[in-house]
Amino acid sequence: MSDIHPVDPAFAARAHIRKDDYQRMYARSVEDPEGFWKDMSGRLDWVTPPTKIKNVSYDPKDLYIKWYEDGTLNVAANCLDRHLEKRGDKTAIIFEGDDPNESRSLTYRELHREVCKFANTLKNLGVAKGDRVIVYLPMIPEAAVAMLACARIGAIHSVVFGGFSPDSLAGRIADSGAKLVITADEGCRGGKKIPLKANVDESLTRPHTNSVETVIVVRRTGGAINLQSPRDRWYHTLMEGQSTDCLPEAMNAEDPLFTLYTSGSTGLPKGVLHTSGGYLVYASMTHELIFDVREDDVYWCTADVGWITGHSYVVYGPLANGATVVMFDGVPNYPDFSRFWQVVDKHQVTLFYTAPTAIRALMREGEEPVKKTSRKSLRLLGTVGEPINPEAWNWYYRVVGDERCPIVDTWWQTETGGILITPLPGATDLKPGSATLPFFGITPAIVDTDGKPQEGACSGNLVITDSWPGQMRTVYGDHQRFVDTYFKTYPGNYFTGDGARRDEDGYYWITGRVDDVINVSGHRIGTAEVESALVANHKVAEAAVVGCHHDIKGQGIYAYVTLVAGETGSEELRKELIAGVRKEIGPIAVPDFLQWAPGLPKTRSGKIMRRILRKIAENQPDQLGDISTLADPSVVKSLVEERLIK
Ligand code: 6R9
Repeated sequence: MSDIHPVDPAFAARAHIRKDDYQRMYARSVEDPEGFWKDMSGRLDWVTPPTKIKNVSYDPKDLYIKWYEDGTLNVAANCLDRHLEKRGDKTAIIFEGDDPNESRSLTYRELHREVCKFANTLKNLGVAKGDRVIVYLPMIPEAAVAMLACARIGAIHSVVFGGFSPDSLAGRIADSGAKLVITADEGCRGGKKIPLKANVDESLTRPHTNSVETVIVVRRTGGAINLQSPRDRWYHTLMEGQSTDCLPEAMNAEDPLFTLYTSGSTGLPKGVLHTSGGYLVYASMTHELIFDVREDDVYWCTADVGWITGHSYVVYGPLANGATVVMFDGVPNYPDFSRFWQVVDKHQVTLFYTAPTAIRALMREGEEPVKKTSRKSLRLLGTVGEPINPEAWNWYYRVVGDERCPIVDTWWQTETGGILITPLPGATDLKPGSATLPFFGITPAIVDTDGKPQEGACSGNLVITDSWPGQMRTVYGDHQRFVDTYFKTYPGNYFTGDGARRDEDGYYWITGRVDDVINVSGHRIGTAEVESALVANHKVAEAAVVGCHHDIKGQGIYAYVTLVAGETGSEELRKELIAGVRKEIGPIAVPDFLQWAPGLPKTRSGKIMRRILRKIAENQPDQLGDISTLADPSVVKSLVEERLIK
């Protein structure tokens, strides 16, 4: 029996959605999706309101996903212009820097002005509808300005997380064929500088990056950088004298809004493509109802704009709803472990959304850094990115929320555009560790490995049987990869790559990835990417990477490395390999454990048996299962003996 926290009646009394609303609306959303989503489209301002609502085929032989396909709108106008009359002087963005003495805010009118000016800047530089723009910025308001300016003129942005290395950035530039990169001189995180502009310079020396004509640089720290004329331009110089009027481009609902690169089980990261109308309907609606947003809320999502959470729940959802959003450029432990709660008190944050990894890291420091702050303004807490263990949930509930705030554990993915499985705080009784129930229009199912749907309480692989407006439409430049990755495993369904359990109350408990994706601190890392970074070193013959348990990060990265004949595994070589991964991908992909492997367990057809490597990394050598099909079962014995977690 798990703990149950019933809905707080006082919260429900003022909530957008209560229990009976949820049941009624959910039933309608799945029985009459056309009618339901037609009504929901009314939350946006359309240039031409859509009459065709849903046009979807999940057939792998003929797959297409279209929502609102005859509607036209502009996403930036929906996030800005339509608020000007009533909310022009309302704060849109509260910026809080890494340094606690740095903060500033922009009203909707000011943000609108900046976006128009930057949209004009882009146009003057020859950026037009359909062109790709890379955004490689810290968590500063200019990141939102850049995204919205692209949306205003119909350019497709692709935000690259500032923690990615020049090589990773180069890969994304090459894949997208971007014309322009916007970056900053440096970023600052936890008091340290990150050489963003120098990283861009280096990335542009890599192959297939010569599509980039212009690099725009925001002055963030004033640190020394190399400005290469005529390619590199200062943001502030370009913005001088730009007109504050810029007519928003009327975009088709199915025109691309952005691509965002994410890791999968195989190959290089893929460009997840989201379009305009359906994405914004879904992001804004989920944001309003799941966080129960009211006009006077101050909402803070700690995610970086380099991830999907930063797209849907820092920028597009909240701004479409006319909310006040905190944008934080720092980290939870700088200058000290009270920082999150100091920021909550400073800006009187009411809705707070973060990742389980941050909660676990703070939990380790004890209650005192939390308890010495007030946090009285808070009324709702949220988590995203990975399963939250009940201990962390309870600590978040008790210590951070003073047992006063409901917690929304929101399950979703880069591919889904918005939250799919989640409590609604005024409607859903909570169970610590469960993402609970599907959002409106979402039809999850659990299938066994043969694709057979399971009934009642069960566990297996999580699929979604039908489309919703926020779903990704394709992999940029590779539609077949989209079909193969998500729609071939269980034909007729979208396969999430996650395992899940459903309990007797119909609640979903996400158990984690069932594919070769590792979730490190809520960030997806493909094992194949790390392996290819390791084998890039000529001393490495072969590498296999799996996830392992990690107290703070949720999952850590465990690498098995086989060296070429004549090489021996030294501490020096270990450091060299780690540095190689850091350079090829970035610090987030660096292995926590690196074991020298005389050989890897393989089937007779040469396939690495990751199942066995996972068990060894999880310190469960007695649960290896059948190893008789291995080409050489003796390699397992030495791997077990030399394992790094005991
Ligand atoms: C939004 C985001 C997606 C993967 C997903 C799952 C894991 C996210 C979760 C969760 C359990 C939650 N995940 N939220 N697992 N409970 N509330 O994180 O997107 O970076 O694409 O990661 O994260 O494994 O498949 P993304």
